[in-house]
Amino acid sequence: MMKLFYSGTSPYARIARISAGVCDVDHAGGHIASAQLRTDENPVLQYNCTGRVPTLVDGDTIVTETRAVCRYLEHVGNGAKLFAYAGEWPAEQFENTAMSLLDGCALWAREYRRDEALQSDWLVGVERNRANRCLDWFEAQPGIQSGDAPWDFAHIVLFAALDYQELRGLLPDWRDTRPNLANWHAAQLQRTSVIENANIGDP
Ligand SMILES: N[C@@H](CCC(=O)N[C@@H](CS)C(=O)NCC(=O)O)C(=O)O
Repeated sequence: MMKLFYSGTSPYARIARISAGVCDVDHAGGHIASAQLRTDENPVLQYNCTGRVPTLVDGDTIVTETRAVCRYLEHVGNGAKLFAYAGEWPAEQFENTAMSLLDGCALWAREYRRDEALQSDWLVGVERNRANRCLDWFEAQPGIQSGDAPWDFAHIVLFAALDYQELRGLLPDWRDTRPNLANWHAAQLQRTSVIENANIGDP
């Protein structure tokens, strides 16, 4: 069976896990401990020199990087479309902005894992400002305002970014000025693909 390598709280891997759920793709044996990720014992290194999750191994096929992993899952899945918006540039912009928000939050959270004396106030400030600007932008997006946005790759990325910043306590008051986004996020928490692919502990 296909192996999807993931750690239990990686937001990138969570996008892939949720996408596998949406596309009804079974996978097994890829859950690894977070602490293993950045060691020589990281099992991902057998397949992917970056060592990052998600990494997907299906027979001889190795797929790395979240977007490509999800394109593969769509390709082998049950017909559910994650990228129906390909070539629609406003929707592509939504996806790219969500991924950039997540990249910033991941860097910010990584900074908080360093020794406190080494942490950069400058870096934290840059990422806090970026995240706030992005959340304001998403708050004003039509599908977020109406609440009827599709559950596709772009929106799964936004969900994972919001949930991750919450998990790490990056913007504790993010809901206060963003009712549309808060409602949209709360609604996504009810989805089966989200519930079945929650943040989890180490195996
Ligand atoms: N650009 C990558 C980012 C994936 C990523 O950074 N994953 C983190 C976990 S959240 C990871 O594997 N970190 C291990 C490391 O940095 O060595 C993607 O889109 O998949």
